[in-house]
Amino acid sequence: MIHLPGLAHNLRDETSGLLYVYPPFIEQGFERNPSPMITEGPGLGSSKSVKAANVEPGRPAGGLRESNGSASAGSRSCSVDDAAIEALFAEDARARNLPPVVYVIAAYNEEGAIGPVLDGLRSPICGLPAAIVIVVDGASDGTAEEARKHGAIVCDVRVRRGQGSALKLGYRIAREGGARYIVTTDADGQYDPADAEGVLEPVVSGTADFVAGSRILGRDETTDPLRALGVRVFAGVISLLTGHKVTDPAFGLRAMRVEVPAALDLRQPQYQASELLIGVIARGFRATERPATMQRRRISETKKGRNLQYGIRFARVIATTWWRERTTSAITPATTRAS
Ligand SMILES: Nc1nc2c(ncn2[C@@H]2O[C@H](COP(=O)(O)OP(=O)(O)OP(=O)(O)O)[C@@H](O)[C@H]2O)c(=O)[nH]1
Ligand SMILES: [Mg+2]
Repeated sequence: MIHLPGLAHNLRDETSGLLYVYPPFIEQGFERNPSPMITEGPGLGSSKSVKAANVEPGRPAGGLRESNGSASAGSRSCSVDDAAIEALFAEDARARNLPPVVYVIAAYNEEGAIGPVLDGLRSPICGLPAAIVIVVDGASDGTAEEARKHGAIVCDVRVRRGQGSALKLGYRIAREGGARYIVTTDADGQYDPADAEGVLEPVVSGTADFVAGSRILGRDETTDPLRALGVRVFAGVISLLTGHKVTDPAFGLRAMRVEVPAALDLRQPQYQASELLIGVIARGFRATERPATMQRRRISETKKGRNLQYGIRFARVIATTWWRERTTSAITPATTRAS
């Protein structure tokens, strides 16, 4: 478990805007001054925080408190990611000296699933040595311990912030640890590790900046017709909006240069897939897809909700990201240097 440094930190999640407050801060009576800023208690330093934080990412729940805008005035304040990286680098020397390729995986309650996933990841890959960085947050099972036993570098942040926030932290660990390429995959075993090499190859060879696997170009072994329809519909919508042909906007096995996510405005705490993809295309990075297999889930369960909820949120992220990028980075087909 990462022990976040300092006694009276108020840790802000840059992605969601949530403020995580340490107990000393709450004792100062900020709960008596409710205002728009959402904070989450009882705080990162308490073992109870795991339970309190075990809520849907980016959404207030029973354990959340409100505080006023001067929340950080009386005590030190820094971001959750800053504190987590500082603690990880102090705790695990491997994180400060990463090889050229880093597998970045967000994992939440994936005990039993994550071990076999880690065993399947290859090093070297594309002729380069690789390490694995797992970002666990708020898990209430043995995910972190299992990942450690299987040789991964584990950043275990205690509060659940969502897959998007966890991946963003993982990208940063990869970059600050000295890696050159990132490969993301999921901890639930739905992606075939054997596909990683084909996805990374265009990035290492310099023909692409960002590559995503595609079940449409490869194989879909899942059986949910609504999900299958959703993938095609959202792929069509993103292709139309960006002018860049996309066949699978929700495939979590991806490869990119470490500079790519750092150049994007990633704000989604949970549903990052389409935000990442639209951002990459909008900012003119060379993006492409490679055939890959979507496997059936054998163990653990979805963390993203049922089809309708998933679909609505996915659609909302597409719309908000497209609108934002349209106004800030002027998406046009001409700006996309995709292959
Ligand atoms: N750290 C962290 N990881 C998460 C969180 N929610 C989901 N994940 C991880 O993100 C990956 C994808 O989550 P899934 O629930 O499989 O979502 P999905 O693959 O988009 O959707 P499904 O098709 O329903 O599986 C898995 O490795 C999860 O463990 C979270 O809040 N924190
Ligand atoms: Mg999944």
